[in-house]
Amino acid sequence: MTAPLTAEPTLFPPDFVWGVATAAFQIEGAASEGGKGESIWDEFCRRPGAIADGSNGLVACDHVHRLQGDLDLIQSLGVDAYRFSVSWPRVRPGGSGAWSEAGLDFYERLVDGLLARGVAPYLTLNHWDLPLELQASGGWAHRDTVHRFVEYAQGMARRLGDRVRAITTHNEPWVMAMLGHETGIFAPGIKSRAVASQVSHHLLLSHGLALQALRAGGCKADLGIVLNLSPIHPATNSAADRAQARLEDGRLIRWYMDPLFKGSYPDDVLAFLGADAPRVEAGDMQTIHTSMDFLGLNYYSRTVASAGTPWDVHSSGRAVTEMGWEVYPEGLTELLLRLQRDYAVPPLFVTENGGAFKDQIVHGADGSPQVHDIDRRDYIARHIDAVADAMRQGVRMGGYMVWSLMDNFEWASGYAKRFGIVHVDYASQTRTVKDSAHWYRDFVARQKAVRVAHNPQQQAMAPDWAKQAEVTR
Ligand code: IFM
Repeated sequence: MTAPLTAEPTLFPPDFVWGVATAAFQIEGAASEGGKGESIWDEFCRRPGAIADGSNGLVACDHVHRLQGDLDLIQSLGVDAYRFSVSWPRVRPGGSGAWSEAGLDFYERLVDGLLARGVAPYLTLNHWDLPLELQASGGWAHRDTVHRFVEYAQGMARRLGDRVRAITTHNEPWVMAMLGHETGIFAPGIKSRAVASQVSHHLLLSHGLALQALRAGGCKADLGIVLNLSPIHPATNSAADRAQARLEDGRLIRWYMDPLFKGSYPDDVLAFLGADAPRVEAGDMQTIHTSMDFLGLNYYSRTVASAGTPWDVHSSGRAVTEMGWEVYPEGLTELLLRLQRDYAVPPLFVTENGGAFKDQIVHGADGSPQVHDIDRRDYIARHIDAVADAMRQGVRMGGYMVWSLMDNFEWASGYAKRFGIVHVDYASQTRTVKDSAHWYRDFVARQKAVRVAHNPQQQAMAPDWAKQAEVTR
């Protein structure tokens, strides 16, 4: 199959942002350099059996030591934006108290390096690596952590708020709450529904408070949050499966979207939680309901809900990725339409989308290493088409970002699952640009050519980032 291309050349507006994404713990390494503190993931990785291949984030992609080369790699893809996260324990090792100049300096170099290359920095504050010291005093289950997070957000905004294009408070609060505190398969490995619901409330509250504090401090970056969302379909039309789908929809989508955009938790989920529902103080819900400049969503697949026998993904007859996730691009269109229909959303960004597939390094006639990852290329192309479909039906989209720039530490799956459009050989740290990256680079280049052709002013607009880079160089 050849990768389908979006039919209408002008469908994506001139300011549509094409990007690639990563997260600190998954790529940085340099785990104890510059006084960096430990995060809950460092500790979790030491637990026997927690990570499939027994690995950890100590070296990962060694990104901290290879910053300039990796920035060149991003630039070579011609993307508009790079979405990365800051490691809280790298910049403030204990989560409170002293800041690390070495840690802050690393992110200064990262941001300035992006600007110098004409790439807009999209900064995420919390992509799961909570300072371990804060976990010792209760972590996200403890209300104090909310205030430590706001201080952290303010510190980062003071340092980088003048140069980053956007700041995301949290990446995927559902994952942190549910997988980290209810099923316990992610750090910090707690298994309690009551704790998980309190954690989700504190994450949302800290998001709202951080937004208010950053705005009050004059931060000019666009502010938002990133949710992992997928449409939930009942496995059959039975009443039991439909009820199960409704509940899962409530716990994954409405539990986050309703407070953020309507200022209340959904009644059916509160009833389901009963005594496990979170403690909410006066004013919390209004704080969570603070307006945002964008909403990011990470989309990989749909969810099929079944009240009885677990649904077998293979029975759908569709391809699955190496994660066992069904390839279901139309679910993205469905989701985007639903978000815009049910909520007063700001511009939507797909902040992560991509697939883990089995990759093989082969050598070309000239001996150069190559990865012909056709499955990943088609996955990305089909999901971009799904975004285009939503836009044709009126959804206001701000951008699309591939997960991930490069292969990295896939949490409890370790290094075996590769999501990158750039291959990483972990033994030598060699980066090899995969065919999917070549395709994405060419696709983005065509989009840029079209926007210049259809909007000559774009030529004048485009160097906006370059201008900022001049200032910081
Ligand atoms: O690798 C993760 C990322 O950290 C968060 N979103 C999903 C990705 C793939 O599992």
